[in-house]
Amino acid sequence: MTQAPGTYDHRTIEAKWQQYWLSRKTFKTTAEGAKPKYYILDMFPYPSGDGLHVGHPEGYTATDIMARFKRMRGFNVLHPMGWDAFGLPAEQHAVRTGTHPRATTVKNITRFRQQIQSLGLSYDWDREIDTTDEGYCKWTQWIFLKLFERGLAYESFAPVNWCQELGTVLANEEVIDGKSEVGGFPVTKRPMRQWVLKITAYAERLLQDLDELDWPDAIKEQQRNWIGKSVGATVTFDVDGQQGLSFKVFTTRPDTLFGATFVVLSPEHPLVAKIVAPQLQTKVEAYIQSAQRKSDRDRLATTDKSGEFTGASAINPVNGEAIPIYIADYVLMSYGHGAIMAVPAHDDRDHAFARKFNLPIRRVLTGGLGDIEAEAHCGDGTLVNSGFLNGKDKAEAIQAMTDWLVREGRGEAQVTYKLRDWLFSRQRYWGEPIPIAHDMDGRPLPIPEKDLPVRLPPLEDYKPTGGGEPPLARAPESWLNVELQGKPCRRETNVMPQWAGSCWYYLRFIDPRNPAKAWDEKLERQFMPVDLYVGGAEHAVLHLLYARFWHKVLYDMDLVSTKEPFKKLVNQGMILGENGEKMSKSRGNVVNPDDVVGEWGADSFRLYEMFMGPLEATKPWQTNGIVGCNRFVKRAYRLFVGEDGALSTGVSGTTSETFRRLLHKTIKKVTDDTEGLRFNTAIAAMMEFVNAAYREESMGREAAQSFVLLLAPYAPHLAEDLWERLGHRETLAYHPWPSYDATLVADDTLTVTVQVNGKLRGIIQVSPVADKVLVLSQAKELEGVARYLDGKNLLKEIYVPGKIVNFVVS
Ligand code: ANZ
Repeated sequence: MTQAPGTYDHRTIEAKWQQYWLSRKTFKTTAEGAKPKYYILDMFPYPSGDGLHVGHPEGYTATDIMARFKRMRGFNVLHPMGWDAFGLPAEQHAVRTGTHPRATTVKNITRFRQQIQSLGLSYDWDREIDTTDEGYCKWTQWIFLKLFERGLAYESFAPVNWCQELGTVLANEEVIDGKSEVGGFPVTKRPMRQWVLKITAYAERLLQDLDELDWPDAIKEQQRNWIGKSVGATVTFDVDGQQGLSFKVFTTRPDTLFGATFVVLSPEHPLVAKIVAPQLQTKVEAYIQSAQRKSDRDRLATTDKSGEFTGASAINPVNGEAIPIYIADYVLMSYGHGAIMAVPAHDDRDHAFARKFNLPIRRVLTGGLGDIEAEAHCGDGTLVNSGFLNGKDKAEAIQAMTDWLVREGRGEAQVTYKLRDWLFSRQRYWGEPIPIAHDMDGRPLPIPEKDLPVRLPPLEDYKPTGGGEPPLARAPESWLNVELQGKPCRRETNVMPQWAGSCWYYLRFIDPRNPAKAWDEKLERQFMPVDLYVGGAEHAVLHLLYARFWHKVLYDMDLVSTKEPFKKLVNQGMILGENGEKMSKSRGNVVNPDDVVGEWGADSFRLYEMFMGPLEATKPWQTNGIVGCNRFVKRAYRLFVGEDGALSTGVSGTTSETFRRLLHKTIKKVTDDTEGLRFNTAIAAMMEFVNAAYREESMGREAAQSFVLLLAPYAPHLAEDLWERLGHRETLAYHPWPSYDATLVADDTLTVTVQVNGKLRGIIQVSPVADKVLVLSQAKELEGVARYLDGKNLLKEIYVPGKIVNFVVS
């Protein structure tokens, strides 16, 4: 179909400029030059078989607008894209079809790349990376070895989260409500040999350094809660009548020790077997069994407390009282010391337990609703029934009791964290092989750096065994056997979890093709940290915590120069289906970006995704919204291009004074809003500008040119096209951003109050540039003012510019 010469045709225009940018490498970033750097990063996608979702371009358009804006503002912008390509779907596809996950991955990446390029995003494609690429994998394994050398990667034989359906273990962060994050399958505890990363060694720094970050408060709070720091004390209790047997409890409330009326051990506590009375043994054992079948979360959540008496007692060190020892599943072995001192008067869980088992409830703090039998008082108060603590407030009492425990050798101050070490091995195929082999004594030895990468061996069958044996255990003997340090060894057959590659990809983008190093230190210093990171909020305690952890380890090794990787983080909101529900295939409300781009063009799509509402907000897709944005694009085009295809005369004429003011206000608004990521209001200002331009006979060259530049980050294809029509030969990508004249953006009128002898007599509107004489004469003309001046002696005329006029009369 041939178009009339002056018709806006997004297909031709967009294809032309995409080709232009790609073939000339318009967005290639180099390290040379004196410009300040600006690093803008997207959370790189997993290239799934479904292709791009409309949620992806939302974040990508936002970062693209920023990247284009910052280039025009004189920054050396680093804006890369790549593929987080290890993961379950490609492997599940392989299990079903026998196709190697690499083939699926390559195919999906090709589709994703083509889709992303059809949006006109200004990435430096020379920096594209793929986490499954051997040249990348090699360095992921290299970082693992660094962690291993520092004792931060170790083998553990503790019970782990096992997911039978997925055939693999999972990290705590990947288990939600007792189910796997991927797929929602049941997860149970099971002891297995696993690789674990010591993220707990960084708990305090991961917590403290959150304060420095310009991140959404909600994400910082989620990380704080996940790290879960508690300040308190350890108290040692002796078992009554059993010489040498004692145990420790962790408490955040040592002030309440006089109120402890029983103690509770976790069912898994090693002491249980030693103290349980013979006649209670059967019941206790049955209870231990039942506790093991529950997840930690369920154990903490149940309001109906269960437990068993052990028959033994413990001595409260502060008053010598013998109190019963119970076991109960609400006490977890994995937290504190796996045992608690129970203070039912001041802790809800202990209160519920005491009520159920008829145990005494002793108030040791004033306050609360009154009846301590009915409800625990968990807040502040003054200590009572507590010997040397009586009369002290809670904070003083915590300190005084901690001091006493230390002095008596019965305890010490202690800080605990909820964060657990990161379970880092998976019984899967499509992941980075762990660069370790075991000698015949089972000792783990590192694969020498020169032998990296350890490549994934080809397999006939990619299935997990279900018994916990990784698929790589079926690899050819030639792969499995390796000689290290002169000893025959067998390779590790677990692989790394999906999160490994994304822990450091932002560093590889800085120096993506370096064959000799993971990255060059000088380049790292030049480009880090990431100035703006945009992505979904679902990674709050997974990727965003893991990457911060690796980064801190690398910082301690002097391999990176900043304490934190991502200075500013923004979470884009979710785009819902047209019916206001989450988009999903089963709901049939998925919008395919290819269809939208095909029908309306990338510029309209970009504008619409940004115009829907604030970037962070959750918002539903609306087809008529895209129609509106497309209309704006066409109207903008028509302002410049006549029906005959020639440049409109309105572009070259003169600009009226009022329109000039509007132009400068628009420049200011779009500049400020773009800088503040308020893209929707910036677009609204450009729409108003176009409407106003239609009312003018001519907008003039200055206005035309500036408008095209403002539009460029948002609708880059159209902007480049109009720029070319205005006679420019070069891309506008690096053209300086328009500036505005401050005097022209000031409000057109100011409100000035007029007083006579200090009393308000009227209000006038004046121009900001009006001089005193003009303002005073305007003020005197007001009827309400004239009345008070008439026949009076005018002693003084005061004008506070833009604010007040005061006439002093007698
Ligand atoms: C006595 C006490 C009295 C407590 C009181 C609280 C209130 P956070 O803040 O979450 O760290 N606790 C200690 N170890 C536990 C475990 N392994 N499983 C379950 N609960 C455990 O919670 C610390 C409090 O949780 C500790 O302080 C302890 O109960 C309980 F009025 O000790 B508290």
